[in-house]
Amino acid sequence: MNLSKNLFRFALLVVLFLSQLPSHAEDGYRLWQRYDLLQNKDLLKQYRKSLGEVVVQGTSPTLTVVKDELEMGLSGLLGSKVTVSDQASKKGGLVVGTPTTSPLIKDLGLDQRLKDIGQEGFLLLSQKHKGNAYTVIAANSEKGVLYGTFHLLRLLQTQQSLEALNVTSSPKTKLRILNHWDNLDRTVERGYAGFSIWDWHKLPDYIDQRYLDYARANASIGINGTVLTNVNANSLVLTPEYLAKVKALADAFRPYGIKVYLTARFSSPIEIGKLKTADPLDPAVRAWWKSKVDEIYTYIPDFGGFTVKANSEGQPGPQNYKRSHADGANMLAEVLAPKGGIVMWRAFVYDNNVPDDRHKQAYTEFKPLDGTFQGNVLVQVKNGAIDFQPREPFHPLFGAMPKTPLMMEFQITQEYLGQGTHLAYLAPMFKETLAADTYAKGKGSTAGKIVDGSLDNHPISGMAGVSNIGNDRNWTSHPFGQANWYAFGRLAWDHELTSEGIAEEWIKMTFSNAPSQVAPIKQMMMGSREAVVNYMTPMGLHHLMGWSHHYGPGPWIKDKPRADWTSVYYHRADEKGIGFDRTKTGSNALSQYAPEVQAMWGNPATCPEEVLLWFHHVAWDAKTKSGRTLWDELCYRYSGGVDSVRAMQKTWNSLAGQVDKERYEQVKQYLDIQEKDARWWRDACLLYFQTFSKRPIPQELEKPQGTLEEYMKIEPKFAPGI
Ligand code: GCW
Repeated sequence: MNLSKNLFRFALLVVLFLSQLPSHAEDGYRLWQRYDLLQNKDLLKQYRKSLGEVVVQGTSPTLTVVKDELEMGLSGLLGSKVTVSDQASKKGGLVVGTPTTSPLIKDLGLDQRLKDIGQEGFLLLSQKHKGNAYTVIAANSEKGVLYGTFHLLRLLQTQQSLEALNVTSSPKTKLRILNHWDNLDRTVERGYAGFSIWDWHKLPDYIDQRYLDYARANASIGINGTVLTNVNANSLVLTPEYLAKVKALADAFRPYGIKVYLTARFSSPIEIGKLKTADPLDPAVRAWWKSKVDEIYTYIPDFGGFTVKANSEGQPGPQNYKRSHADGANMLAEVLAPKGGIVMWRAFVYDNNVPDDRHKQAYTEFKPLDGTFQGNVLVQVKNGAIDFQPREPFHPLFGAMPKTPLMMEFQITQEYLGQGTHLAYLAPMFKETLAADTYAKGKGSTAGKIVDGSLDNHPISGMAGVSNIGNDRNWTSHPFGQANWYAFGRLAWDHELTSEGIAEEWIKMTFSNAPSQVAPIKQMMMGSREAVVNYMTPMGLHHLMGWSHHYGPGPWIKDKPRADWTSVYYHRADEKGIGFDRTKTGSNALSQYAPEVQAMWGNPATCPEEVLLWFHHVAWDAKTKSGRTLWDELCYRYSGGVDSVRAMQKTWNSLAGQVDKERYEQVKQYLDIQEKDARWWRDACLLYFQTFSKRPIPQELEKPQGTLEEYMKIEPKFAPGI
């Protein structure tokens, strides 16, 4: 009797213990949406009190998502089953809705405050009503309610107080969009996390749970659009067979406030329309696009529109017919406008036949077109003028086209920053561009204000991020790649958030609130991008990567079909020095910037060393700010990059036993790869540049392990993402 009683007690204890453990391995699938029981007893008490009864009235698809998320999130975080009620609350608690869905919210007298937050904003307030205390998520639209819900969950996950809440939040940028460079065969251009998450073969019939979790994750950071297909586009996606599949995804994403967009291949009228031409001024071509767009909207009534890469890297475009980019963009815009759709026309163009510095070409092409685009066209500009390098000065088009809404295009997938295996937290890089002062309308004319439309009063604005998502179980290959997806969304919502703040949120939600984890992980993240810059392309060097795969070093790359696809074109090392003279004595790309910017960058003495060799050809023996010669300084920076990775390794090792085993091990092994690669970059680049500088690597620094010949022979086979 006693024995069985004890056995029963023991079994109960085991069950209780097991119920506290996550029911699945920490494989990273849950991203930052891990709703595990909070460990802080005092806060738990406060949360239970502030949230009390949870009420969401209404049954629309979006409100159902809100309810489900609250039930899942609160039950997990608070450790006991929370059921959302749809009956008006009379005794206080959490009330969620719009003035239309919730009589209580209508009653709270929030009209003016709601007016100020627009269609996507939300209020999160502690409010008294008829003697009861409420926590209120109020918005004008259900989408706003959704964003407020995720904000509340974030407050719990990051262990913030819920007392005296008074949060007002609305997005600075209107279109917050992921760009998937995903092909219909499920390969992903520059994707390093497996294959495409879109399983076109099984669509439209099979809706993978992953699509819904993708939508949840995106909605939680305010992303409201997704371009499903590669900018190197395939017109097949515009055929009925594929539109049915696109519709299935659009239907799945709609409740999460996410619109679907497609890439439009400019030659589609020929390829799938059987026309002889794709000339944007040809009436038959225009009629074809009109009926194609009409057709798309029969499948997807809220279709977002098109992203277009035209006359760039071999893609067809209006210039094939001697028409301008504006002619092409406007043709599409005209047929999309009545439907509420938009065109995101990329400015990433450079021409084979133009011998000019590639840095200058997008500006040369687009600036004269300012003011000629239809109102529903945004020109999508990469953060820098070349191509997503570890560091680029801001693109000269920012500030140069005040009459055109310019979208920012960032690359979340780390094509040039170690791809799927290097830890590089990109928020500091995104912020660097967003905070850059273009001086377009005097001091304070930051790229962020141009992109959010506030500087030039544009009604539409946007930010696009080239996605790093694939079908890897943890979505992004590197567990820290998730932070870049997260940071992109948060900055698209509000580009004034700080990199530190975003990192802190992400760490707390993804790993732990324990200061013993938050502080060291944050430190690793904050220095990580600069580490990559240093071991790959310090001091303004750029485009030194290996041919085609872009993974390892290739500063020796030359003699390719295009000069501006080689490394020697960009670093211009010779026996005198190194760097690309972009001042008046060189390509004069600097002339594309405002006079204040020109003055600062044009003079090597005032040009920040971070971009020195981007704009100047500098002598090997020139003195740098550290007092060292340029050559020595380069050696120090390359070595410093390797040291930083080693410091990250040390920090991570100190977290053994604190971070769960799966993620700990994966990051540890990836850091080993990163350290090896950092040495590879350092050694290959220094040995190569040494053939010009003819100077020794300073005695006190580590010496290269291999020879230049050995490094030049390395040719990674079947590298992903090509
Ligand atoms: O970064 C480069 C990539 C190409 C890409 C291109 C672009 C989609 O190497 O793979 O093509 O930019 O942005 O269009």
